[in-house]
Amino acid sequence: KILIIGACGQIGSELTFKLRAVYGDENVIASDISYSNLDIVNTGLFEIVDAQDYVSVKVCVEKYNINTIYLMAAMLSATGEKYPMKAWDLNMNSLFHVLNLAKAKFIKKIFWPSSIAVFGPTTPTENTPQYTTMEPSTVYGITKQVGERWCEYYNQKYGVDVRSLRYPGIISWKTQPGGGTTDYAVDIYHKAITDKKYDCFLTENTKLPMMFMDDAIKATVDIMSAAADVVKIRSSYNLSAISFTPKEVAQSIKRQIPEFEISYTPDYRQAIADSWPKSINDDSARQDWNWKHTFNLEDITKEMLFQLGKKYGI
Ligand code: VAH
Repeated sequence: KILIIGACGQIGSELTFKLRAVYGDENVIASDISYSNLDIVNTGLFEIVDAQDYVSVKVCVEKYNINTIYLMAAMLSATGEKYPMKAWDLNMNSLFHVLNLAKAKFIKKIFWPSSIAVFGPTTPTENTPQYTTMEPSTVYGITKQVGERWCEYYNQKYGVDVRSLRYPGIISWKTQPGGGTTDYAVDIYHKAITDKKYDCFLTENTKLPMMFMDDAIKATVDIMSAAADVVKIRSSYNLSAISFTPKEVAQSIKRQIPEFEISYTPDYRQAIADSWPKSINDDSARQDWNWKHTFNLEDITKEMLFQLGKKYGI
C-alpha cells in the first residue's frame, strides 16, 4: 500500500492520480494537512495527516498497512524566504519522521523530492554535474541539501531504501501556481488564456531548467520501480528535460496566441533564480535507470494552452 503525504500539492496531486492508475485506487492513500484539493479528496482514499507529527503519520501507516511513502509536502523557495523557520521545520521534521519509520521497519520504501535549488551561486551554471559545489542561498535549498545528506546517511547506515530526484521547475495545469520561483512558467500560461498578457517577476533572459509534469511523474514512477541495485545514488539524482527563458516561453505562446504580450517587473525572486543553474546534466539518471524526457517547449505550450483553454472555458 502507498501513502502520499502532501497529495493536494502540485506534484502530489498528479502523483496520486498516476499511482492510483498504476496500482489501483484501493492501494493508494492520499493525505494532506487539510482538504485543500477536492479533486483528490473526493476521488479516492484520503486521510488528514500532519507531516510534522510523527504519531499522525504512524497512525496512518498502521491503519492501512503502508509499505511505501511518497513525501511530497514542503514549503517551496519563494515562500520559504518569507518564513525561514517554518520552511526548515516542515521540510526537515517531515523527512525525519518518514526516515525513522523506515529505520524502525514500519515502512519499506521512500520517495523524497530534492530540487535544483540544492545548487547555489558558486555552482557551475551550465550543464551542472551530478557532483559539484553546492552552496544553496535559499532556505528551501538548504533544506534540500541537508535532506539529501540525511537520505544518503539512512541508506548507508540503516539500509533504508530512500530514492530521490532533483526536480527542475515543473510546469502543470491541474493546480494553481504555488510558492515556487519557477512558478512564473505556470502562471504565464494561465494569464495568457485569461488576460492575453503577463507581467513576469523574472527578467527576460533568466534561463532555468524546466520540465513538464508528465515527465516528472514518469521519472518518479521509473526510479521507484527500478531494482534497488540500479539506484546507485542515494542522495538525489540530477534530472533534466529542457531549459528556457521567460522571453522564449513568451515567444512560444505568441506562436499560438499572437496578441499575447509580456512585461517584466523583477522582484525578490530574481535573486533566487539567479542563484540556480541554467541547465543540468542528468547522465547518471539516464545511465543508471534509463531516464529520458519527452516534452519540449512547443509540446508544453500547446498542451498547457489547450488544457487551460478548456479549464477556463475560453
Ligand atoms: C520552486 N518549483 O520554485 C520549486 C522548485 C526548482 C524550483 O524547487 O521553489
